[in-house]
Amino acid sequence: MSQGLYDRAFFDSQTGVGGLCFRIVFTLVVMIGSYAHADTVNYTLDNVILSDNNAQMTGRFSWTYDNIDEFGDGRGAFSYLYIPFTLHDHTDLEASFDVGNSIEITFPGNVHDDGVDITLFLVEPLTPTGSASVDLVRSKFEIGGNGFHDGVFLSGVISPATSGDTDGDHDVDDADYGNLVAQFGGAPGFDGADFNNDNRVDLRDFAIQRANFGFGVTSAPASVTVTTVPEPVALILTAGGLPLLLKRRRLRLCRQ
Ligand SMILES: [Ca+2]
Ligand SMILES: [Ca+2]
Ligand SMILES: [Ca+2]
Repeated sequence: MSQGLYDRAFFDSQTGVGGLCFRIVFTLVVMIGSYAHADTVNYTLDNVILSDNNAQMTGRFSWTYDNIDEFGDGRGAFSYLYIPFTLHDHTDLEASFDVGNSIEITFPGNVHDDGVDITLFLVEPLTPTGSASVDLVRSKFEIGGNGFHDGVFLSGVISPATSGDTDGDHDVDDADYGNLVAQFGGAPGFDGADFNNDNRVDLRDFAIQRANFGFGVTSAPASVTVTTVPEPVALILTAGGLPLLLKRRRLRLCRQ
């Protein structure tokens, strides 16, 4: 599905005056979206394999910084985290980031039977566009109290995420579009589509995915029959924090 078809699939359910209003709001959101959140980079944990049973740890985190000269002084947060051998995830684990050196993930108040203590050292510093390999010598994990599962990592890379990619395979294709539609109007789920890290999947995320649609796709993906596109009113309502200006303009236009 090309970007043009992507737009068309989305717009096809919009007809008449409502459709016109929706298109106007959508276009303005896309324009504003291109200026917003320029100081946040998302990273994914790729191919991070534990020495215990070759289990894989996956995750995605954001790194927000004020200016490029102080990139290392930013703030990080996981938006998704899966760690084998434990039910703890980004909602109750504590992560501390030093993008020049390491990422540490712990369960506050580790007890004998339940704990997480992971340190991923980086071979090279992360940059806004550059990946870092996990240091396989120094990085360690201890999961489940007193290290019922502990060891080293067999592989791992931390890479800047492709905006619009939901499933971590560094492309933006029909599967990613399907994930966004499935989560639209609510909190991000598995294969999260919250690209601007506001804990909600809405038009802003749609605009980000739209801008990157087709990235990394080497062959033409099968076309998708879009049957679950949200209604325009729901879309606009779920845009939630849209600037008041946009709302006023939309209402005025709709009355005409
Ligand atoms: Ca993808
Ligand atoms: Ca894909
Ligand atoms: Ca969002």
